[in-house]
Amino acid sequence: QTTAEQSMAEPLAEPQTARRGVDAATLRADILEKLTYNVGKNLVAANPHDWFVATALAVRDRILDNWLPQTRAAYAAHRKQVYYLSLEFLIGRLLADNVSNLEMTEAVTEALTSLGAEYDAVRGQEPDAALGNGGLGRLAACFMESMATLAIPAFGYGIRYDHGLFRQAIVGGVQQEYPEDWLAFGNPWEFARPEIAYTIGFGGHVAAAENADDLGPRVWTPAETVDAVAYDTPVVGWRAAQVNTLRLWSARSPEILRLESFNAGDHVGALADRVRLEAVSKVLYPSDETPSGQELRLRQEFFFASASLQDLVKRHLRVYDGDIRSLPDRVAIQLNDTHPAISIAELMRIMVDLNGVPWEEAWDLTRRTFSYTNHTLLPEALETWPVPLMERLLPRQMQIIYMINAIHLDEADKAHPHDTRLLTSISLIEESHGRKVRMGHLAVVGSHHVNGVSALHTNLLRKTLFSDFDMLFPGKIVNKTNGITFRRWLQQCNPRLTALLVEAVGPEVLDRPDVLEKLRPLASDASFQTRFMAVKRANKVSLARVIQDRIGVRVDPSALFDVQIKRIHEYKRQLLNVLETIALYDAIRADPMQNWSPRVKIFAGKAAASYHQAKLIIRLANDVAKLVNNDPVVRGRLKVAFLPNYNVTLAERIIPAADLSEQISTAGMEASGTGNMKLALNGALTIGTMDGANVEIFDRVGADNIFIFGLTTEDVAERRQHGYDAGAVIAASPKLSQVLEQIEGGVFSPDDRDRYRPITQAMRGGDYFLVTADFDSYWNTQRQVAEVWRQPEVWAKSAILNTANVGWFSADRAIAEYAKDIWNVPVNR
Ligand code: B1N
Repeated sequence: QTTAEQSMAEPLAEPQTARRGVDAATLRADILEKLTYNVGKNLVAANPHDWFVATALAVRDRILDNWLPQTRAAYAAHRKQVYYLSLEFLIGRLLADNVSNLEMTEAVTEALTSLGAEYDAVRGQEPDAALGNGGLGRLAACFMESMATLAIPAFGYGIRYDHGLFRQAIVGGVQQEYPEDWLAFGNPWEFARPEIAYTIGFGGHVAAAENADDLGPRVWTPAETVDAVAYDTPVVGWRAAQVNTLRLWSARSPEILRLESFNAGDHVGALADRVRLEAVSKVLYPSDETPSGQELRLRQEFFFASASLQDLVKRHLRVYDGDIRSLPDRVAIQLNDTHPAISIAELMRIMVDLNGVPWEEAWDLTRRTFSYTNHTLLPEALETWPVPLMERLLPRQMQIIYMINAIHLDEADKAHPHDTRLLTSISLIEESHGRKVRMGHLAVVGSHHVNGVSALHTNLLRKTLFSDFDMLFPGKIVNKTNGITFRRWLQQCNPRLTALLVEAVGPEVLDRPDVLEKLRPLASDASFQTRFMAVKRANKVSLARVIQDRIGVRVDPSALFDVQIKRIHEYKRQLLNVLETIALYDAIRADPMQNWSPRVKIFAGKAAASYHQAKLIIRLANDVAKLVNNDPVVRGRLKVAFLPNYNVTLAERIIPAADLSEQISTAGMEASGTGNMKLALNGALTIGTMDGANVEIFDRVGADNIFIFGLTTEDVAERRQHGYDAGAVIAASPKLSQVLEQIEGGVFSPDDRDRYRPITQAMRGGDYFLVTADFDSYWNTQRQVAEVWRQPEVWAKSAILNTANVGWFSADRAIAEYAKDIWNVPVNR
């Protein structure tokens, strides 16, 4: 069997950038060659998708020139490797990303034009790779790009789902889910590596040697196995700084088919086992911060964790002559939330059972290798697995978890005798309602560092969820505020603004986001304001076209574009925005001749298919849109647009065109947010609560350039503690009362008055997310927004100062912090 490393070690490809060339003429010839010999078409027969494939393949050749030698050089130089384990990578399209990072945009444009094709149209043919749900998956994709940019040798490990996040259609205002099929026409970026395959076991039994002690090795005989097969996608850093690998695992049954059954005439039965085993990499769980306590999900987690560990341990043993004891010095494994946390038990198994490492030493090596990022405090999103399920599916890993827990509790008991509350709190096993393994606790005890994703979130982690661990392991919990890659979220999605910025502060801004600060003095410059807002206007004209094309709603590009784009979740409070929209509609109707600032409310986002309340909020937004958009009284003053099928590509259209960024979660509930950073970078002003990274955006842009409202984290805790009385709050707010009564009266659902009962009941009942508590504050702040919008110079100044002051939210900064404080790897920059 050939391994990836062996094939990489063959001196097949030396850096050949010079031979390949990035000039338009060479590229043109290469694209034509790919079209002919790889796609099998000629100029006459080629359709736009053929051009996409031919272009991607030509670009991929240039990537390969760097990829293989750089990967090999990193091993040869014994550089520490970072492994980013994530069940999600929300990649989006790659063509423009790769072309731009290779600095080939002009050459590709010219080459395609000379062939009678158009770069934008060709880009539009690429499917949007949606192997993730939302922020967590997109963060993993941004981090991969930044690690390559900072020349950190890194692998991303995940699952190559056959079907990514569902496609959302809105039919009669209702979300419908359709299967996504990103691989239907092949994937020119990836390399199948059928020879790189690992056996993944499930179930079965565990045997001990005679007179083996508790900590000694065991022999696990799984009941069934499936192979994990590698598919590699190169990840190109900015200016081709380095090319890393995203290695995604696909499940392949070891048995092609049961030939005896097939020959006996049972054609379906002969294939059944194969289908069942291969289901593990079929679909992405569309659960965003909602429970998915399914056996298949646990299988997915172990499948990719085990394959990744087998792969990286094998590589390490080969490069370091079989010395597993040097693992923590040469390898850093980052766990993206608890989804890969079973890795901790699996690495212990690999060391103790398969490599003869004594338990205590194995535990020390393991803890020095792993670190864990927590992305949420929401109790329903904290993974726990029923002990009986774990014992059945992963019997040896469960034994290891018990042993880790016994030693962990023993040590805590010695340090804090007779503290049963403490032991109950820090145990890896939850005993209260059915025994469950707490994956977050496993991740904390098995890691050398745990990080939150914004300053506020990390403080809350230390004070609430992991307070006992913070006491037990002081300094283990650190903050790493999220970041975004400016290549995708500024340079590619907003070329107009990028050109203006380069002209204004110089091309260094493309490499050093702190250079954006040079914009500060220009914020008050009338002519610069005019140019900045002209860019915004042009982007809004483009978006208006998208809105017209997709949903047939005509919007005026001179109106304020008020944008809320993210997964639909009660804690994100799209409902608060919809209620305010209704109140605004009422106010305009009551006094149409007032000097209203024309506004377009833009929503986009998917709800988990089984999340009824979230889907009902989508329906309400669409019902409100229908009424508002067809009412002549508010024409020219208010429009509502719910854009279907939000994904990375649509985000790239909306963000450059946004004036106002809605970041209105219940304080304490949004761990960070990253859309907030993308929108501010593109010159949108934020209206938001003091939640997640909004707090740090506030610190950087200043109180004059952000609209903060609502309860603070402490206020929220206090309200909830003392039993929040929504009824009294509603009664005290005439606007809110009227809005709720209208919904209850069937104003937005004349055919079905009761449609929104679950929503109004939630408001009048406990209102856990405190929508009603923040309503008046939000309304008043929105009126301030309108007031500032009526002063174009004031708005423009604030918009520029947003762009100028958010350079710190670059993913390069975030990754440099991980590298220094957690991974102990050098960065090249
Ligand atoms: O991770 C993002 C943050 O910016 C967001 O604030 C946070 O909500 C998001 C279970 C999650 N936290 N937890 C998840 C996703 C899928 C799943 O199955 C939980 N996503 C976040 C990046 O830090």
